[in-house]
Amino acid sequence: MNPPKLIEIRKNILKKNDELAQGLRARFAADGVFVANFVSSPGTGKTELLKYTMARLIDRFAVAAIVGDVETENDAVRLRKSGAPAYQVETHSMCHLESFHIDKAIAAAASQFRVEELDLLIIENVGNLVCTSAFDLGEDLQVVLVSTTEGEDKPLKYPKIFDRSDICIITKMDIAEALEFDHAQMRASIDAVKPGMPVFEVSAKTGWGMEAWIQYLVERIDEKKAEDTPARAD
Ligand SMILES: Nc1nc2c(ncn2[C@@H]2O[C@H](COP(=O)(O)OP(=O)(O)OP(=O)(O)O)[C@@H](O)[C@H]2O)c(=O)[nH]1
Ligand SMILES: [Mg+2]
Repeated sequence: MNPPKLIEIRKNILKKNDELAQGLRARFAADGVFVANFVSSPGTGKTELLKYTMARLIDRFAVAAIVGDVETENDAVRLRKSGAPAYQVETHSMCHLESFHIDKAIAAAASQFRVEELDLLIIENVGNLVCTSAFDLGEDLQVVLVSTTEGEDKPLKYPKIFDRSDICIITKMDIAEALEFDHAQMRASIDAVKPGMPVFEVSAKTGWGMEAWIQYLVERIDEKKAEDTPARAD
């Protein structure tokens, strides 16, 4: 197949994804559910952060998760330990989630949760810093995670995903000292790609820094609920 043909196919896939994502976004807005998409390299700590976050929020909000991995149900099992429902998508050959995965997962998860009854839908994407950057999932917030173990130049090496994300969470701060993590260098790398991007530093193992992140998320969920109230009253 010649390159122009390949480019054409890729453009069509992205267009189809974006159209479905816009439909999902409209549906989430009508349902008043705040949707957050979490992206990072494999092993950065998405599941650990989300398990902690969901456990903290379930008394206050109706929360559920859709989690993507190439294989296994492991992360859904771990996320359910928070007390909230979690639906696993196994993508098999695919290195990212697309909007059709979310659409199908919402239907398939109906026995576990109904999206229209949620305040917060969490999407844990497949661990990948490249493919995940191209696909809109209809989310309100995209969160990119980077850990103290990965190297302070990751934002410079993978700028697209950092630029496309709304906020950044630096994970595994409990082991930062042993790794001689250069806090200033990581902040400078993030700022070089996306100046002024809000950054949270946390340890999901010890709970260090989690209050500020959870408070930020609660404010965003509450903002969306406030926006939706007049429309729902119509
Ligand atoms: N020390 C420390 N380890 C952590 C922390 N968060 C996660 N880990 C560990 O890092 C490893 C990977 O964590 P996961 O939560 O599975 O990472 P993930 O990003 O969900 O990984 P994938 O879903 O495979 O992409 C596990 O061994 C976790 O226990 C943390 O805050 N501190
Ligand atoms: Mg995970």
